[in-house]
Amino acid sequence: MEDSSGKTARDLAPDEAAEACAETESPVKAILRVLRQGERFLVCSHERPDGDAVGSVTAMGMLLEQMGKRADLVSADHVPTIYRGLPGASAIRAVQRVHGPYDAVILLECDGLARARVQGLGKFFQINIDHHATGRKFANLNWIDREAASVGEMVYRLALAAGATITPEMATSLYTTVLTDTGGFRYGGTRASTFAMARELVLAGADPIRIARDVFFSTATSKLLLLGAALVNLKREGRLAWLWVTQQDMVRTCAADEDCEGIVNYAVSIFGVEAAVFLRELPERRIQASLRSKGLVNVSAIAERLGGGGHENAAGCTLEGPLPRALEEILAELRPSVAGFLPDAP
Ligand SMILES: [Mn+2]
Repeated sequence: MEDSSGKTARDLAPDEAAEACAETESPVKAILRVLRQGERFLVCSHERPDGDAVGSVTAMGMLLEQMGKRADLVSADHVPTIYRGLPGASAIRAVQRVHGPYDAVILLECDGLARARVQGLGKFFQINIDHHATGRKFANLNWIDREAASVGEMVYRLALAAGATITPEMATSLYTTVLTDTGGFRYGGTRASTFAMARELVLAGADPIRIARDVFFSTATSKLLLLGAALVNLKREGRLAWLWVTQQDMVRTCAADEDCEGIVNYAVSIFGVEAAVFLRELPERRIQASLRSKGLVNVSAIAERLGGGGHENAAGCTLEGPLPRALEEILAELRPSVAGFLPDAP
């Protein structure tokens, strides 16, 4: 990106560079300028990557490749098994530290550098692309769109603005981000434009049946066994429901981190329940909480008060153990949020 003195993003102090862009350009244009000007980029999403993280990283990598750039794709954790078949997913390297040099690092769906859990990012020019309600302008260039169904949707818009061809591989990655982040077109954030984009992606070569099968019908046995353990602990109190697994449950069922994903949805799916939480005891005894809401309760605000973040309908945070204490802490925040609700008609 050039300012009037002809400096590039690399020459400018971060604040100057961000200002130079913010004053004159939309975030999309500013990002494209940095991408066009640079040669070598790093693309990274958050730790414990989900479908949106993996699909948006691979699609971003393909976009950069199409622009004639070099892109290194990294993640703090390995790609979950169900997403390993995504085009380009094998190019994502699990790393703890990056060295560069890079003209910019592109952080997808992170609310800060810490969310990536990769060391060495701070010394590069940073581009932040996020759609979380709790998204923050921590980077040199920030594009936060809370209306986007997935970060993949934003990468799609970036690709269109760049004049790139949406290849079948790119379409498959991007469709996966939307399918997973909307829970199969069910959660908040699903709107007419979501279906319009899904249609365009199918026309571009994404196979909706095949992708749905890969995402929803590829459950690991360990995941179902872990779900069984969690459901034994299911509790209901008015508009709230919660369940949990202990570290012992994780070990007994041979569960991986990724097997915890989606368990909270069973609790929030109960008739009359407005908000739900799934608690997982981590090996070091801290407690990881996943919150879900049907839409009336803003669980992102609750997670934020407890040091986490996310979306209005889906959020998370990490709490001190032991488990009963973490549960009480989170219920103390959740109970007032549903206190005024009238019971459902029978
Ligand atoms: Mn997302």
